[in-house]
Amino acid sequence: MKAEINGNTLELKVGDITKETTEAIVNAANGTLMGGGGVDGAIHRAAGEELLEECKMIRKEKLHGDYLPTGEAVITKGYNLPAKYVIHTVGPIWTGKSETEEMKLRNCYDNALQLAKERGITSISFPSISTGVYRYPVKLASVVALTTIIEFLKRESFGKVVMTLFSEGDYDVYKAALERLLQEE
Ligand code: AR6
Repeated sequence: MKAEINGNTLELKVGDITKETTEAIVNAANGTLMGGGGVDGAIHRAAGEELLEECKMIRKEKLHGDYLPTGEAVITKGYNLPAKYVIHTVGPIWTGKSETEEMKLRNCYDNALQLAKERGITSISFPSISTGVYRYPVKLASVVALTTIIEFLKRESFGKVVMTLFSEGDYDVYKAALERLLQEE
């Protein structure tokens, strides 16, 4: 499914984000930036060792040894990936108990898009951040993700944003949410 927003394109599709040919792909990382399971593991495996080396440098030099805070984003090269860049962000772990979880998830999308825009990137693919290992319910996460992307595209001239969903089930949830949000316009 595709939607035009202020001259930009928002696309939903089913696929493996490591195969995406957008200029940048987003990684749902953890604060260590040292890789992990899920999409993070898949991206590190496909990109190769050099990605981990650059992440280590960022931890050391940019973050002075600290973890990347939840909701923030950093950029690396894509190495063996078709995408030229990887933007790493850390989603919130769902507990359902904190009102800040939604804001943190929103920050992931907003900061990744902002960083891409600053670097002159005009196409980017996102996975469904936080809805795997971090257990954020996909119905709730889809509304946060799409609302944030739509607000960004309404105020910026960017290019193309893709949500690369890993299952038909997730795609259906995101599609229903996007149709609802576009109707409310
Ligand atoms: N392409 C697109 N989406 C994918 C892919 C892929 N190749 N592989 C998995 N997904 P998760 P989180 C989907 O768990 O919830 C890691 O260990 C997956 O089906 O990857 O933010 C990190 O190191 C789900 O819909 O990320 C962190 O510790 C979505 O990507 C932690 O998991 C996100 O699931 C982050 O958890």
